[in-house]
Amino acid sequence: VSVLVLGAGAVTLTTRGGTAPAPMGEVLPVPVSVRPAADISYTLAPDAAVHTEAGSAEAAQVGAYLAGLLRPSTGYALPVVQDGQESGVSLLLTGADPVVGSEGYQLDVTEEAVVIRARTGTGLFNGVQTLRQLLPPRIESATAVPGPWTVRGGRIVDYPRFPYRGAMLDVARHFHPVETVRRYIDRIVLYKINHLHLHLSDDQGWRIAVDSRPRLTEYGGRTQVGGGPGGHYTKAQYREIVEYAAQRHVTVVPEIDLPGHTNAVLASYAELNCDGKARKPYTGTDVGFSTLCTTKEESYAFVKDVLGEIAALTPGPYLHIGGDEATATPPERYAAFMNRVQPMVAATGKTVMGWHQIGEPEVRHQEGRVLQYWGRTGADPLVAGAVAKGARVVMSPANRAYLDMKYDEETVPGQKWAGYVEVRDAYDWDPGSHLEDVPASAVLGVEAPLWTEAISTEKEIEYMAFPRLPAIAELGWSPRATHDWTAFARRLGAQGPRWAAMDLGFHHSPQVTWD
Ligand code: TNX
Repeated sequence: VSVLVLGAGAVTLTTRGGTAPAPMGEVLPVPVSVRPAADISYTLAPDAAVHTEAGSAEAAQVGAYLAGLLRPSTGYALPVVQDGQESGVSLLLTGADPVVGSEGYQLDVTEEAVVIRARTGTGLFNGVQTLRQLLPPRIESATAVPGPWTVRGGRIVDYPRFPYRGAMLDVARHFHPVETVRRYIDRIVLYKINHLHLHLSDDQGWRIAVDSRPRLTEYGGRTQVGGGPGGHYTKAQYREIVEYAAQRHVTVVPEIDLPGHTNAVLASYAELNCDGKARKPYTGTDVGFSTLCTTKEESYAFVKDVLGEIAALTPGPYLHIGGDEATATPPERYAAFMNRVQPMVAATGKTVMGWHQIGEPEVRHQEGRVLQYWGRTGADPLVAGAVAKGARVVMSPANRAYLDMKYDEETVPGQKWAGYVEVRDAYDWDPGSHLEDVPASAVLGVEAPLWTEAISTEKEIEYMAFPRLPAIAELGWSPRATHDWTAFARRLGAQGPRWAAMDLGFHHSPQVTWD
C-alpha cells in the first residue's frame, strides 16, 4: 500500500469563495494514494458528455447520477452516452489497478478527460464522490452559477479500509419522514458511507407497517417523544427508501429492537405482556423499562411474523434485532429469548446484527453475526468472547461516534450521558484497536448512530451529523497510516463552502479553521 501524504504546499491552495478547485487528494475521506500532476488540469466544457462503459447498465446508472449532480450548477446538458470513450468524464469498468477491489476506483485527470475506472458500479460511484469533491464547492449549488469547472491533474487510486461504513437514524423517538431520510442518504454518500441503519421501533413508537400486526402502526405508531403525532412508513414508502438507497450504493439495515425498547408493541398488543394487560403509550425518554414476555409463545409468533415481513422487504444482508438495555427482561430469560430469535433471523436468509449485549456468553454464536459495540475503549470480555467464537464487530463507541451527544456545553440539541463529543473526539481513535482482543480483522467497520430523543428536526440532524459524520467516515475508509488530525482538520475546513452551497447547516467547530 503506497500512502502519499500531501506536502505542506497544499495548504496554501484554498478553495476561497467556493470557486477554486481542490488540490488533488484534498478529499474526505483521504484517498489511499494520490499522485498530483503539477501544471495539468481538466476543465469541463459546456458540451462535454458523460461517457460510460459500453453495454453496462450499472455504469450508465452511475453516469446518470453524476450528470444529475452536475447539471443544476453548471447548467450544461451533460448527455450520458454508453460508448466507453475516454473523453469528458468517463466511467469505465475496465483497466483499473486491481488493488481497488470491489469498492475502490482509480481516477485519472488529464487535460482531455477525467477517467474513473473501477471493477463495479459501486467503485465508480465512490470515484464519482471523489470527483465531486475535486470540483469547486459551488458545484453543489442547486441553481446555475459561473464556472470554470476545473479539476487538478493527477491520479488517485483508492479503496476502503473496512467494508461497513454506516450511519444510523433513530426514527422511533422522533419520526422522520421519507424526504428527510432521502436527503440524509444524499449527504452521507458524499463521504462514502454505504450502510443506513434505521432504528424502526422503540418504546415511543413503531415506524414500519406490518400486515400481520396492523395495530403496531395504527396505534403504536401514533406517538413520539414529547407527545407529537409520530408516524410510520408504509411498506411502499420503506421500499422507496430501500430503492433510493440502493441507487446510491447504500444498504439499508432495518432494526427492530428486542426484547426491550418495546413499549409501543406492548401498548398495541395486550397478549405480549406477561400480565396480559396493554401498557399505556409512552412519550418520555427513559430506557430499560419494557420487555416482551419472553415466556409466552405469542411473543415468538410475533417476532417471527414481524422479522419475516421486514426481511421480505429488505434486499440487504442484515436484520438488526437490537438487544440493548433489556434491563426489564429477567437475565436468565434474555439468553433463552435470543437463542430462539437469532435462528429466526437466519431462517429468513439474513445475518443477525445486534447491539453488543447479544454477545453475552449464554447467547449462542450464530454464523456470521455482527455485534455493534457502543462502549468505551479498553477491554470488554463479553465482546472479545463473542469475537473468539467468530462474531464480527461494528464500532460505534458512544463517546466517539454518537451523533446525538452534544459538542460542548453550548450545544442545544442532543444529550451528554457519554460526555461531550467534539469533532476531534470523533476523529482521534482507531476502530481497529479500540477493544483489546478485537483485532482489526474482526472489525467489519464503523457506524455513527443518531438517536433522536432530543433531536426532532432535519436541521438538528444536519447540525449534529456535520462535521462529525465525515470524521467517522474517514476512520471507516482511509488507511490507518493517513491518520493525522491537522491534515484532517484542513480537509474538513475545506468542506465549509461546499456545505454552504448545499444549504447544509453544520456546527462551526472552533477546532477547525473553516474556509
Ligand atoms: C443508549 S446505546 C441507547 C439508546 C438511546 C441512546 C441515547 C444503545 C444501544 N441504546 O436507547 O437512545 O443511548 O444516546
